[in-house]
Amino acid sequence: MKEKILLYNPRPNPHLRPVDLPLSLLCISRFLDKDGYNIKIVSENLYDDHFDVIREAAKESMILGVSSMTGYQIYDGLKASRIVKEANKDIKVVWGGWHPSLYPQQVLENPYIDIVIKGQGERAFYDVVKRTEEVAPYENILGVHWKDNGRIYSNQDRMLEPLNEMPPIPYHLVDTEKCLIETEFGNRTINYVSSYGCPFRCGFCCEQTVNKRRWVGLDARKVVDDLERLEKVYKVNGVSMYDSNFFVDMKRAKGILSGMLERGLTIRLGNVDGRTKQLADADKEIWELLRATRCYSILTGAESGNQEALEIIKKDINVEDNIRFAKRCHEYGIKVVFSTLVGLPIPGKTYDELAKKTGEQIDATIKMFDELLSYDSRHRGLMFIYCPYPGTPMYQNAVELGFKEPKSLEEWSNYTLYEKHTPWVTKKQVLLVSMISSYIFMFLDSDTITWIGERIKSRLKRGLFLIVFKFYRILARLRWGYKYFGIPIDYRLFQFAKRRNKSI
Ligand code: B12
Ligand code: SF4
Repeated sequence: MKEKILLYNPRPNPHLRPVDLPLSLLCISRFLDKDGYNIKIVSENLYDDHFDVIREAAKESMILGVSSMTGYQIYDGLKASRIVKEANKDIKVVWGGWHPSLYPQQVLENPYIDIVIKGQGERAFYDVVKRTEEVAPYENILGVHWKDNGRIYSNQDRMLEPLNEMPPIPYHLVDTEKCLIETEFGNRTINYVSSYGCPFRCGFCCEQTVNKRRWVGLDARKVVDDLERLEKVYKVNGVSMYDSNFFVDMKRAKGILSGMLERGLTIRLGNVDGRTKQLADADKEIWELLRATRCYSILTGAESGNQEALEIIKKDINVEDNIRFAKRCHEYGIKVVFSTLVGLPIPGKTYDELAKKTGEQIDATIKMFDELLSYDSRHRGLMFIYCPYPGTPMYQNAVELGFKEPKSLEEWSNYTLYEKHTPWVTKKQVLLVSMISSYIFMFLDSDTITWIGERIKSRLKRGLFLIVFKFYRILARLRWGYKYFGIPIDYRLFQFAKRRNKSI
């Protein structure tokens, strides 16, 4: 009988339960599942009393694996690590994912964590399980850092390994029915990943530190096999793509879309990540295929309407590329979610100068959104205040300008995107950006009413919601039309309602 492996996906946000498939954990289970290991995956959408389930399962498990991004996942991940150590003193606790990949040593300083896997996890986790079973040291397993008698040992980094030789994602390890989400592109939508990495160099993104600007993609035929399995076996009708950059290999992207058509798949892709310039410059064939397969939406980093900001980010695009891209999406009927950020750390500037620059970035980005959003009422704008994420090129600039970096794993668990972290951005700017992004843009997006409305089951409540929603939409449109963002009483009321109603 093979050893038991326990895996945990903590919630990313203190206020919201995870709703999607714990994809990272399913991916690291590929080799182990093929080898017959007994794997238990725990996430809050799979079990109501998840910490009790973890406590019980830990008594008979050899390893607990925890996945974590920077932020709140660390908090619940630490709680689970403590619980398992109390239940079974021999269990090994292994952390992987984006945050441990950025700070393996700091993560290992925590007394409940024994091993960290940096970067791609499939093969490394399999090797760690084997060595733990054999009670052998973890030397020479690329990407592995571990602790022995209080001393930390580190192996060399692991490069991204091709995905084609890996066993398929073992969906049978979880109750997929509990991981289906209702989206604009399918009432049985699931999340899926077809590639890892990204060759670009955006200054706020940790891809270049973790994956070293490499990219590996599953062959088109195998992706289509997966999509066919999701449609035929799991009756999925929407797929939310979790690739960092789906379109890196255009030939592969075309192969996936044409393969879907050849096999007569009706499953719809949405949230497909791509870069504006690359797609604006792409030939007609990819656009025709996106339309023919009814691709619902593309997520893109438009980043800024201010060219200087785009240069600072090293985005390698022009504002005009964003506009050309929006026009093509309009031509082919594809919704876009445009993400932008303001308040960049520019070395050598005073706080007053940086606040002024932030104001210019906000103004230019509003101007750009005026045009981008005019092409389709479903387009969604997002504007964030720049938040320094570790392992990114712009992070050190932020530290030098006075950003106070968290110094321990526990401190990183309190780190959230939605709070003001940089001293040069004014409170007024924070209020303005959050009002535009989370309130005005939400009401301008004509899809919002559909997806929120569908979540409200009572007819009476839905009727009331529609009346209030339409009233607020008028206010938001007026504000956007006149670019008037003063006296934010309506926004404050909206925030109050949002805190009380989780479906907004
Ligand atoms: C889906 C997603 C989310 C989801 C939730 C994800 C979840 N885990 O529950 C939501 C929408 C909630 C989310 C939110 C945020 N996200 Co996000 N998100 C993603 C995204 C697009 C896909 C994640 C995924 O499933 N990938 C597919 C799996 C298979 O890959 P993987 O997670 O990397 O797993 C591999 C390895 O990391 C490793 N591994 C992972 N877990 C484990 C565990 C163990 C035990 C082991 C051994 C190995 C291991 O092995 C896996 C297979 O090789 C990634 C980008 C990306 N393509 O990964 C960004 C990404 C993870 N998000 C990021 C960020 C910045 C955020 C936000 C903070 C901001 C934002 N604008 O989105 C917020 C806030 C989160 C918070 N802390 O409150 C950053 C991470 C930065 C960081 N330092 O953590 C990423 C990398 C995007 C980027 N390039 O900047 N996100
Ligand atoms: S932001 Fe997007 S395009 Fe830029 S490096 Fe990260 S994943 Fe690649």
